[in-house]
Amino acid sequence: ILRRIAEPDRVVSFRVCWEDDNGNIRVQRGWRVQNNNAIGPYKGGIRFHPSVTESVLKFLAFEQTFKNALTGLPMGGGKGGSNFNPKGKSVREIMRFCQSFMTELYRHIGADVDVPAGDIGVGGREIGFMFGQYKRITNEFTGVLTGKGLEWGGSLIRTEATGYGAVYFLANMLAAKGQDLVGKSAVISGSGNVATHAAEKIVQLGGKVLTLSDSGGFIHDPDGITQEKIDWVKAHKTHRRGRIEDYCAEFKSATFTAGKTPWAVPCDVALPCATQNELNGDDAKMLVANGCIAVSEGANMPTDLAGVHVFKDAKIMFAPGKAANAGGVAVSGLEMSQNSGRRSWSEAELQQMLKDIMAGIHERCLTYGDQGGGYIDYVKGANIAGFKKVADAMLAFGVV
Ligand code: NDP
Ligand code: 2IT
Repeated sequence: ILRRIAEPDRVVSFRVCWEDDNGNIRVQRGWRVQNNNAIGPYKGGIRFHPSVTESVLKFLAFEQTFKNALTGLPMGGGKGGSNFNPKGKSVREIMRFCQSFMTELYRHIGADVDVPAGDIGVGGREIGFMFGQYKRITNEFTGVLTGKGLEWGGSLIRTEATGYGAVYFLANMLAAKGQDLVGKSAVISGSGNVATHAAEKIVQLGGKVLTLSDSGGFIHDPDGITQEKIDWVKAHKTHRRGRIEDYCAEFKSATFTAGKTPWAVPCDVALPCATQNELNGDDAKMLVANGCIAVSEGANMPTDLAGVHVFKDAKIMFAPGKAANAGGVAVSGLEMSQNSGRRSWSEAELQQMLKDIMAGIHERCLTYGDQGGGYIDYVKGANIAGFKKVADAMLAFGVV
């Protein structure tokens, strides 16, 4: 099973040609890694970033398989993307790229085959362009992508779900120790979909957010990043595609540190929500030394292996991404259910389902991760619980 589970079912690799606004022909590579469909259709995001390679997508698809199993919903694991850099591109260029990408991808996906969604560089706008092209080519209106707009088959709270879910998971870990988020200071990296919604939920639950970041550096606002300030960041980063350093011109209480991650800022809880390997062993030591008691990974594998060992040795609460950020794909699963049933659930129903799913993942981690003496190894718990479900299904199918 280990040898079979480590090998993706298939990796589709293709050329994506598009024309920029100056009439130049541009060529990118696109991929879809269909890792494992033992417990449901392949499911996972699409990433547009210049750092995307087949290797990156293979690790993400592998992680996704166990994350999706942990949600309790019937979804296999996949991941896709391109080395296309959306930064500095016009909306028309992004549209043409998305259409060209889907013109190849459409033959490999389907509502019961493989259901992509967003990830870094892919939000509601890009999903719209890709869904429109899929529908145009196939003449089918199906739930082939998630993260759709509410008018055309999307689900309420899908946009918020990853960040909110990562904070619900954090709250579950704290509750297991008789604590909550009230008055706790939080250091968050990133300023995209996951980071801004994690910040929003921390504020709603009574915590204080001190930092946000992007690839240029981090901002530190000792007065706290309030809902009003989060709304400004969302508009600036998502709609204006701006830089996080501009925050300091808008809110004078903040400072910007170029080229650095925020982990040296003392905090009670930390949420890495930008990208892989953004928190190393030295960063982890700094967090622990400064009194950080819990880490919840909003991003996929943001803590490198040395960092994970530091957190485990210090026995702080550490939630790996496959548990902590599963709220996004979980609500994607709920979007698929709503599409199949041709119906829409209310926001209150979905909020409750998301909370219940995150609590369920926490329970599954406890089953295999409770080490006694008040220490829960969430890495072990999540890995075993996710693996077992997929492995049991593969065993049932025989050697295929
Ligand atoms: P966005 O594109 O909305 O935001 C990404 C953020 O991370 C931006 O602030 C970006 O800065 C920063 N970032 C990206 N790459 C780097 C890098 N190489 N170095 C430093 N900063 C970087 O993406 P999401 O918020 O959707 O995704 C963030 C993380 O969460 C990823 O790991 C993703 O896989 C994971 N995730 C996302 C889910 C979702 O539903 N969207 C679900 C589960 C996990 P800049 O603007 O400068 O590029
Ligand atoms: O990493 C992830 O879980 C995502 N990018 C979301 C995947 C999804 O299918 O919603």
